[in-house]
Order: sequence, then C-alpha cells, then structure tokens
Amino acid sequence: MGDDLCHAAEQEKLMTKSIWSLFFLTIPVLGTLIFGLAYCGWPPFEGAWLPKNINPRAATIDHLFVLVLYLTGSVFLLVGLLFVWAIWSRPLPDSAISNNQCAKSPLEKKPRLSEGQIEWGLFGILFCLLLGLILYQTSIWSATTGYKPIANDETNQKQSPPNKTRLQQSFARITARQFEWDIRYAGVDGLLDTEDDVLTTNFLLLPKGELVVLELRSQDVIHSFFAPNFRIKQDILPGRTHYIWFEATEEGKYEFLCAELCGWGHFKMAGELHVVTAEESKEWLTRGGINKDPL
Ligand SMILES: [Cu+2]
Repeated sequence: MGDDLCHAAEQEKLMTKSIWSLFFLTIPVLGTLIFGLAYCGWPPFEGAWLPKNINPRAATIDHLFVLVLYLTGSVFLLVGLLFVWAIWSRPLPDSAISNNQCAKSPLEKKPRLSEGQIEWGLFGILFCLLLGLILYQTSIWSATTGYKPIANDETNQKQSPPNKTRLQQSFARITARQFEWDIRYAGVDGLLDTEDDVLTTNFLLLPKGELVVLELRSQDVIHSFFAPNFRIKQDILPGRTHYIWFEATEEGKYEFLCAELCGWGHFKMAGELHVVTAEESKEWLTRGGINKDPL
C-alpha cells in the first residue's frame, strides 16, 4: 500500500514537471521555428521577413537588427532552458500523503562556485556585450547619417571660405498633417518656394542613383516618416524642420507611411513612393507633376 502511494506520488511529480517544462519550452521553440521559416522565406511565411532594402548605406541597419534579434533571441531561449533545468534539477516538495512515508533519495552534494563568482561573471559578460553593442550601433549611426550631403551650388562656392556644413538643397519638403502628406518638390530650378514648385499629396517621386535631401515638417502633432525600403524612420515634431538624406538604387513602386500614432486617421497616412531614373524625374518635374505615374 505504502509503495503504491509512493509510486503514485512520484508519477504526479513527473507529470507536474513535464507540464511546466512544456509550458516554458513551447514559446521559445515555436518562436525559433517561426523565425527560421520567415528568415529563409519558407511557407507559410514567404515575404514575412524585412522588405527589400534599396538604400545601400542602410545595409548595416539590417545587420544591427539581426544582431539584436540573435542576442535577445538567445537570451529568450536560454531563460526557457534555465527554467526547465531548474524544474528537473530540484526535487518537488512531498505531498501530504507521501510525506514521511516514502524513502527519500539523498540529495547529491554538488560543488558550488564560491559566492559572487557567478554574479560577477554574468555582470562582466553583460557589460562587455552592452559596451560592444553601443560602439557598434554608434558606428552604424555615423555610417548611415554621417555622410552629410554638402551644398555644392555657386552661392556656397562664392562664400569664402565655402560653408562646409551647409546642407545640399532639398529635393522636396514633406509636410505631415492629420491625416495626409503634402509634398512640395523644388522643381527644375532646385529651389523650394519658387514658381516652378510641384505639389502632390501622398505621392513621392524620387530619382534613382542620386543622393536626395528631404525636408520634413509637421503642421499639427508628432508624425513619423517611415520608408521601410530605405530603412528610414524619422519623427517629425511640430515647429521643427528635420532633414533626411538617402539614395535609391532600384526603380520601382514602394510605399511610405506614418509610424507615429497621430490620431483616429493614422492608418490613412500612407503614400506611394516611386523611384524613377533621373531623366524621368526631371521630365516629370518639368511637366509640373501632371500624370502621376511615369513608370
Ligand atoms: Cu501621422
């Protein structure tokens, strides 16, 4: 009778441990599986990974993204495994029935690291990791935004000495407002707020292979200009002018959107982004932007 009780108690403990192990392992294992499928573009997750990057200077952003994902993913997996290890490495407390009736297996005495060794070791690893990550992301930040396009126009050259910090003329000014993007192109003369400016709404046309500067403003609340194919996301604060610069290397139709919840119609703040050849872009601007789609 006593043996049966002990056996049942052992079975119950085993079941409890198995259920908790499953609980702690399901999400990490499923997560890793989905990540693998999406990363390789296998069904049913085709196209679920990052959209194609057509801004060569932003390739490092993808590296950083994947690196951070690997690091956090590893910690996530490790924590799950640690839970399972903890479950199986310690005996469960005896239930009231089996208490004092079953023969207890003596606990093994394991050699332990001296006090503080694990903590200091972990602290050291985390510190080095954090420091490395900070240095890496700083270098990426300077690589993607540090190449400021300097104005090369005549007025700048005539100044003595030429103003080396003056930014290249903006290709267009994008004004965000609830809930659309108003875009003013500098036009053929390359200057904003002149007669030949071209105006569009939710339609951005950019020349391929040219470093363009865009001016971002907001008329009301905080918005965020997000162009996934360029890996660019810039918050736009009311009362400030932000500048972004990048280069498109592939023609095609893309999208840009607002990445800051700016009100009830936030979902409507999406626009078409067309990349065309420099000649097509010039021609389109000469025509005054009529016929939205030169592709
Ligand atoms: Cu918005």
